[in-house]
Amino acid sequence: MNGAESLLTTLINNNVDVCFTNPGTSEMHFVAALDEVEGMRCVLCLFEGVLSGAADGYARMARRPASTLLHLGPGLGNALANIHNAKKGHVPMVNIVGDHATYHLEYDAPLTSDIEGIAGPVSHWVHTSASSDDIARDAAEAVSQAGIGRIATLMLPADVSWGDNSNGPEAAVAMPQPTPVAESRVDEALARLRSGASCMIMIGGREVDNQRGLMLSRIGKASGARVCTETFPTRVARGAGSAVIERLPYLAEMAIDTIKDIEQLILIGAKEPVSFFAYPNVPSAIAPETCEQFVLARPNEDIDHVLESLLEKLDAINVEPEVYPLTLPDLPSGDLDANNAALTIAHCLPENAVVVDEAITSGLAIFPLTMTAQAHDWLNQTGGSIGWGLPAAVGAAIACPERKVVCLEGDGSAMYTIQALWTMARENLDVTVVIFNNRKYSILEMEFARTGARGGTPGPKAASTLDIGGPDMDFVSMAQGMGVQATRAATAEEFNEQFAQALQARGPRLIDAVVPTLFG
Ligand SMILES: Cc1ncc(C[n+]2csc(CCOP(=O)(O)OP(=O)(O)O)c2C)c(N)n1
Repeated sequence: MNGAESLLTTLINNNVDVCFTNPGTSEMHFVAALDEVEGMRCVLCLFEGVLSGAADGYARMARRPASTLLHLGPGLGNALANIHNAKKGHVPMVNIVGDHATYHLEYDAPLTSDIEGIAGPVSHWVHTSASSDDIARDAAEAVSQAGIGRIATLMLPADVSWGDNSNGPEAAVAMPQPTPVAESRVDEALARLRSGASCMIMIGGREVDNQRGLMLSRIGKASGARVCTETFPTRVARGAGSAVIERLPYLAEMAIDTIKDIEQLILIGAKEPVSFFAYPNVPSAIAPETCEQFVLARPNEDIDHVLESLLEKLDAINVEPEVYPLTLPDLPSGDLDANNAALTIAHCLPENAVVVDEAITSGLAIFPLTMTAQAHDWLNQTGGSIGWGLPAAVGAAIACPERKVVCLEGDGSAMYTIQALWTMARENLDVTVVIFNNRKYSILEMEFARTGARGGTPGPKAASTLDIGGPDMDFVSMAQGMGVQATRAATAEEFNEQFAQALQARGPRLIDAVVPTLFG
């Protein structure tokens, strides 16, 4: 067995059995090993930003990491933006980065680079395997380091890959579990909840599943605290039967106003809330200065235990949670705009769908309207780096082939990683993509005004950097060119029909939804 075969076998033994790849010459022995070792599903992506976003979407839905195969420093560099998003979302990932053979590095060949230097800022753990005999142990360590929410990046020099591995692969290693939270911290939270102060519990982290939401709702009712999620929870269970929980607004001014009266903020998996960006005359911290913030559990700590313990101590086990009913809006008619499309999506969303949201401004109405739609999971953009949605939909569909994935995508965001459509077609993934084609970087028009740049009004050059029409993009042609069936909707009736049809079909479909900007 060579190093690459030993590495692959070790990954599979550790339940990492999907690899999103974009290989090069230095990875040829790894690629060869895919045919020698049984059990690794290998998914080709045509740009590294697609494969890292896919690994993110996969791990969110599978609740275990995928591996990626990247080509030296430049391949890893191309993947960085979506590794960043995964890192911010506490999503595990095992990156395997091919490198030149160890003895070749001193020659400074064209692709030689400081791979560890590139990997460091987006990884929790970085390691270069030194020999074929070490690679299996290193791979097992990488999986264990990725654990439940971290990024592990392992460099695989070509000679480590092709050299003989005399130690053989590693068996399954013990997987890290959420870190226990001391009972004294739960008691401290309880004391704050009982202090008579105005309290809010904010939940976030890798996942707010239905059970967690329901427990939080009961805790809120029993303690009188307001309950909310952070602005962009990584994965959140929503729709009929899910708990009624507020969401911290995106706009700093609104978020500040929402929690201005809170005196005690208890954080479970969520960070202390901050403004997404700095603006002149707007504070960076969202909570009022007088508010005490208490971290009850960090994202990799035992959130379930903390919630269960609070429930018990509040004697709230039999308290009825507040849940959303199933209430579907009527289908809209007339001109198509983002608000009408939201009604259609809320009306049609199938039970157990996975919604991937990178619709930016066009998604504003979809989130509240789907609150009472059929039960579904919602994946958010966690690191602010756009070009995540289409790839994440690829990964989610591979993790959950039996669930419909609905990808809500801004036209500008789509163009960063549009090649994801090709992988959807090649793998016949059950994804319905809606592109909100408003021909603008609409949110940036709003942000231009909010920052006060040039008195809030762009000049012609500035305006041209926020306008992505002319040439107007034709997403039907782009999708068809990559093997995805696609249609264009310009009226609400067309969108109703096309969205329903796409949901009924199996396999990838794209709707090019031509909408005006929300702030037009
Ligand atoms: C990697 C990266 N580059 C640039 C940006 C800045 N940015 C934020 S939103 C945005 C435009 C989004 O446009 P679109 O997806 O069409 O949505 P819309 O604003 O029109 O609703 C840009 C360029 C970013 N967040 N991430």
